[in-house]
Amino acid sequence: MACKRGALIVLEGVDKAGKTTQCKKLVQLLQQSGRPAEMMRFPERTTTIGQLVGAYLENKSDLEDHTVHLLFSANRWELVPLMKKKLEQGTTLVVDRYAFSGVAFTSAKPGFSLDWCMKPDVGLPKPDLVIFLKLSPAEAALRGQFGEERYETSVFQQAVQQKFEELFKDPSVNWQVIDASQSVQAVHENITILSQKIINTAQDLPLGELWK
Ligand code: DGP
Repeated sequence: MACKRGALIVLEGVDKAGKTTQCKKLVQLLQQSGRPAEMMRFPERTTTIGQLVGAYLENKSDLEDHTVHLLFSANRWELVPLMKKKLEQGTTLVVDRYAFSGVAFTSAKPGFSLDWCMKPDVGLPKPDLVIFLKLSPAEAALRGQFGEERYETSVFQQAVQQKFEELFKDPSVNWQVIDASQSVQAVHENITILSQKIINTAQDLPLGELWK
């Protein structure tokens, strides 16, 4: 019997929503229950392209806005062969941010349309499930100060949240919104239920192409 493919599960949300914590908890739970699973994150700062993006985010370099948008996208594309290989081998991938952050963060800048921002990511492996951890700007503020990186201001994060809300309207993507103001454990339980369901359905379906 051919090996069943793994599911591609993405967690999205504004900064401080708890994405990284939840990705780690989900991978741990899946592994403990005997399902092959691995975490990935974007931007993946260890590659050559990722290092350019990292320096930009840390304000160590300035890059023109279109240029950096394309670099973020290139950073996703360069990992596509690895992602496909793992999925085909039956490993479920739990991904901390993906093309949706790409579109939401750049289109929150003046002069960028959603449509232009989506173009470079058209055709990426399509997530079987995109979980959006929703947290209001007021609740995010209660979780402490934003960090020192570029984009980490509450005004910009509000604009990003609005752009995510526009992206939810796209019926070609399996969005599931979870209230991230709940306890870590409650959010984890919600995510687990959604993920286990999608792992079972995705294994018999071909991997799709995003926004095609
Ligand atoms: P993180 O490593 O998850 O803290 O993300 C770094 C920052 O980069 C965060 O503020 C979100 C932003 N970001 C993530 N992906 C993209 C992207 O594709 N394009 C843009 N412009 N920003 C992104």
